Amino acid sequence: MNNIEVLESLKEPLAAVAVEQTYRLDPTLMVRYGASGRDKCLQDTFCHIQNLIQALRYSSPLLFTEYVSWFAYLLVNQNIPVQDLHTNLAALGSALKEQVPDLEESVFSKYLQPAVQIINKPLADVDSFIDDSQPHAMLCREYLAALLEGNHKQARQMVLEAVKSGTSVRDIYLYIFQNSQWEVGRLWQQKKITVGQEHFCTAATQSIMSQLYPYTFSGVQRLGKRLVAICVGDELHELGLRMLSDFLEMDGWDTYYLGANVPLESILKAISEPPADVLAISTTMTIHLPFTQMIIDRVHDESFSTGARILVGGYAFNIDPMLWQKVGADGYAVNSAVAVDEARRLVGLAPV
Ligand code: B12
Repeated sequence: MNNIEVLESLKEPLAAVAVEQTYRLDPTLMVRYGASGRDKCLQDTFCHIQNLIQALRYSSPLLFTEYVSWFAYLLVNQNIPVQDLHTNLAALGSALKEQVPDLEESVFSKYLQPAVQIINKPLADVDSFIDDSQPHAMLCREYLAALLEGNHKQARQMVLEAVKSGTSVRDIYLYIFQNSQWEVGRLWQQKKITVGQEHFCTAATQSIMSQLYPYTFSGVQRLGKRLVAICVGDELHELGLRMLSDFLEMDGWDTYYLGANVPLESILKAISEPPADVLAISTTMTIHLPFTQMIIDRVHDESFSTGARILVGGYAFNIDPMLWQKVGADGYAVNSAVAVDEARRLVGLAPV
């Protein structure tokens, strides 16, 4: 077994040992957070290990350092001192040394230590995703404010009026829908909004998007190319994929959007009957990369050759811009606008 397989097989006992050690290093944790805090610490430690494994699998320290800084920011916004994460990561380091004595030194020097160094420094605040230097910032702010007040109709009205007065649907997607959703994530992380509001904003935006279809797809010249779009495994983040699909549809592709939670066999059927030119896979959470990998391996398998090229994207791929090559995809794009030319490249069409 290699290091990664060993860690995969030991992740549960490893998390338990690391938590034991965390509470030994700082006995005040039990006083401060009680038994439920300890349960939460176990879940979090398990999550750290899962993220570490993915970072190791793809030789990408960036995946782990980004995860740790994201996690630290989440804790601080819950009034939990970063020092507690420090203790937890130190304990994880000793648990790894104790439980997997053959583990290469680079796991510590290239992954754990840089992550600890990041949280040793004062944490930078995450800037708002609604930035005055970007187009339509004011509309985006007003749209989000309406949604956070639960006013779906007002938000829809603003968008429809903007489109009627000449704002392109592509701009609405990128500068209103995408930026407001990213801002929702930041506000959730800062504990300024609830998960319920996060769901509401997403559901409302999905519904408003569908009301733009009369402006989106009419009169587009077809390219005779087919794209199937999926999210992998337990990945629930599907709005980015929907957006990608709609951009491609606006470019003249015939898209077949399957969304989240699609079983492997259904994916394989969807790309074979009729044959797809491109399979687009969206991955937000790093811990879902094993599903992405499984699908890529299966689709590239000699015995199952449909000729579909694989395009990947989503939050996980945006963290490490080299990751798409490491998973063996044929292409990647940072957002749905860039994805149009990338998909065209994959099927030998000239860029727009
Ligand atoms: C809405 C949302 C949810 C919804 C999703 C509902 C749905 N039907 O989609 C719900 C509530 C279910 C959810 C759950 C969770 N979420 Co959430 N969620 C978000 C949020 C706020 C917005 C996602 C979104 O709509 N983005 C807008 C789209 C347009 O952007 P995008 O996804 O990046 O897509 C663009 C590009 O990436 C690219 N792209 C995307 N896919 C593809 C595919 C291809 C092929 C290509 C080429 C390009 C491409 O093009 C897109 C358009 O330009 C994000 C914040 C964020 N920064 O995205 C957090 C976020 C992703 N969630 C997060 C977390 C932690 C979770 C939860 C664990 C906890 C929670 N918040 O409840 C669970 C996990 C669920 C799971 N198992 O997947 C974190 C992830 C952090 C991390 N380090 O991984 C984020 C970043 C929030 C944060 N700031 O902390 N979430």
